[in-house]
Amino acid sequence: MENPAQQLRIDGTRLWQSLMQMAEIGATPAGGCNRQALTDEDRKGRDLFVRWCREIGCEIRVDRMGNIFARRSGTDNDLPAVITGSHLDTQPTGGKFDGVYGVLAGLEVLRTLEEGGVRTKAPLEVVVWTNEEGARFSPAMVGSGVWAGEFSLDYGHSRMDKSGITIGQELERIGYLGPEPVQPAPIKAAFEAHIEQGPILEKQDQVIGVVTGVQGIRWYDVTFFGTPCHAGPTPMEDRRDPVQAMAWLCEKLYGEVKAYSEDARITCGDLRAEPGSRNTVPEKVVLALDLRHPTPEGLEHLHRTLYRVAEQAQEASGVVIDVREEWFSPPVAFDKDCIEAVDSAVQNLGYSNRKMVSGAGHDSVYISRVAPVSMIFVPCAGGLSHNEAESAEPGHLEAGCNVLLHAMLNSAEA
Ligand code: HGY
Ligand code: MN
Ligand code: MN
Ligand code: MN
Repeated sequence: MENPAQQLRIDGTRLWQSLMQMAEIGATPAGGCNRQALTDEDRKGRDLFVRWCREIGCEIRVDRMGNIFARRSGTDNDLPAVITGSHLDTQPTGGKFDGVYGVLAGLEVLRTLEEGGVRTKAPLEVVVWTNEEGARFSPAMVGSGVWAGEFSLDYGHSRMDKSGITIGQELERIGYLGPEPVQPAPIKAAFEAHIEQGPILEKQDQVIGVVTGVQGIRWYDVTFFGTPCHAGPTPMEDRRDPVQAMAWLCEKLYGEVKAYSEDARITCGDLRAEPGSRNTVPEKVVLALDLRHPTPEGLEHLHRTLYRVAEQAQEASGVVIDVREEWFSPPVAFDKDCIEAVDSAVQNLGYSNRKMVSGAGHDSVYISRVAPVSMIFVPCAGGLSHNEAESAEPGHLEAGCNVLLHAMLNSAEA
């Protein structure tokens, strides 16, 4: 006799409505979301999520990194929990789905079980991780990183934004400096639903991505030290201009990264000149660099290339260049049983699908350090994300959430 829970399906309309209601918090005129970590908008989003979870009887715990755990009890609460979740913080010009989808798909799973009168054996938890994006506070995924033991709590609390405000201060200010220790309880299995944030599923007309791992990421601050001087009287050959050194390095480095492998990625998403006056050659230029590759040796090759090219740029320009590594997240392979739980849910539900590695970092990277985990991807329009035009189809979001429901059920009942 098949388990009646296998007949359950989530309510796609309710999921979509919750996503749109959450998207109103930090909504931007261009149709995106600016709900950066630990801002008032983030607090409002967190409060709304906590209210929704309490409405269906969840117990709420908040730890000292502001990670929120919404727990639905099982019939045997001594069993390790099956968890899901993601993040509510967004990029400054973020969209309505990055991270939020994983949180609200988890909530929709609990709502569906509550409505269907289904109580799983193992307890279930939906988690909101702090500062996944790394846009306001570096590094990314620092809430799950402290929780998994990658960083100390002091390190996590001390991370500053550009105005010198720390994570610890902001957690206190918005009322999410919780009492719980930041450490994992035993976990049976973890799943995270997320938009792909790239073009593969849409291009190949697949509804579900069964995610087998995450590529490696390395962040650097590259500083170019010049001699400030007047933009007018100073002849070009008498200058030590950090912008010229930066241009030389970028030209060379982008060329080498692209020539090395089509899977290699280089991004300079943030750069600043000091003192930042149009008619003064800068004293320094700081480049925030993001390198990625799916394999450890590939990432190591990009790392070494950066240092070699920086040396060459320094010789060519006479400008001193300092490379400081800010963050290193090695490539991760997910757990085969969790991948299998997602895969069998996809087969039973009959959705088109393919296996794939994630190009974006996710909290599941750190969860994988302490628990078995896999991810579920759904397509996003044009593969666009970290962009206010980010969008996804309600039917795809519903499909991914059904896969999440059944992957969690399979794990929680086993
Ligand atoms: O950087 C990333 O891949 C993620 O969005 N934090
Ligand atoms: Mn995300
Ligand atoms: Mn993101
Ligand atoms: Mn991410």
